[in-house]
Amino acid sequence: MAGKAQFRFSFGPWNIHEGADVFGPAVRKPVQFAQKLKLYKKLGFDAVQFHDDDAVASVDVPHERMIKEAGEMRRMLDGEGLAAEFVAPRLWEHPLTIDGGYTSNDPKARQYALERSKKTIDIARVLGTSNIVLWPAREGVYVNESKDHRLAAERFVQAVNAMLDYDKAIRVLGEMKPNEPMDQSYLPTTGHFLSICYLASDPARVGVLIETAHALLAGLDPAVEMAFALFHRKLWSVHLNDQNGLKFDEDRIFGAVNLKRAFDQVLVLYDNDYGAGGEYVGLDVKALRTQSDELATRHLSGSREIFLQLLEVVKKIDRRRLEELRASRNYEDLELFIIKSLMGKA
Ligand code: XUL
Ligand code: MN
Repeated sequence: MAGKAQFRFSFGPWNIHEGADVFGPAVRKPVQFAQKLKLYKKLGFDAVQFHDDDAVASVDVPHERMIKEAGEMRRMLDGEGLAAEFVAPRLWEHPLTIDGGYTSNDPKARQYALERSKKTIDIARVLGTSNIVLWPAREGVYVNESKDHRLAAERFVQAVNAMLDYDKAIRVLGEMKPNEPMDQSYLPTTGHFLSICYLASDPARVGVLIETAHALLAGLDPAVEMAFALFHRKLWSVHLNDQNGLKFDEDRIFGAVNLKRAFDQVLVLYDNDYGAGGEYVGLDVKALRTQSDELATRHLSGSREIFLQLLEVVKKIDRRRLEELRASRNYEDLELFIIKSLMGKA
């Protein structure tokens, strides 16, 4: 039966930020990590998503120090009654990975990326999660002839295998995005990463996180993408948000641009029992630069509210009517039925 799961929510600490963008500096005061953690439960969230260096000050320090800091973070989480959902290696800021990590032409960059990914796994172990998320930000090209694309795909599989081999308990989740910061990202869509899953040494431990905005930037429908990954039993996390057209990754409030599109995602997640295996409803939303300090968590609580309110709409949908309209191929009335349901007029 669909919809057995109670949805639980998560987000990453980078979703509470100072509002700097590529054209201007910070406009809000920084919020200390401990302060952010205190906000989670108040805002209705149960789990934290981490980059490696969200969990520890730096990974480029002696190993014992890194593990000790991860232990301190674990105690902070336990103290707040929060779980760690995943840890992601932040491979896009280090000078060595200027032109990518796993697929870089430079063997030193590839080695750094792999070592850092293994440190991420060590941190995840301490935090009590087996989920490692890969957003391969700089794996790709600005100039098409700068890399051997076939070799890049091979190197990607090798990197995933090295992680699976390093710890037999972890799962690797690809979060794919077609561009930004690169012009052309390698493995730009969920479908590309799914093909990597099946080439990996242990396909059962490789899956995906789908972000709404990333699917939209690739010209794809997020609900259809999610359904496809659910069919493969590989949708292990989501980053819900919204996106206005094909531009930079906007990370808007869930449903803010296209409410019907948000409804479709909730429908697919509910109908396919997303969450029954312990998956969280993750958000990746950014406060607008215009927001004051006091209002810079509203995008998080608001996105959660919209999800839960859309869930109510989903539960009330007259399924017999839906099936009749499908069977009679009356898709315009079907569309009107959904729009009216969203307006409370069906
Ligand atoms: C980038 C993005 C990242 C990942 C985590 O577009 O979505 O924040 O979610 O590395
Ligand atoms: Mn994301």
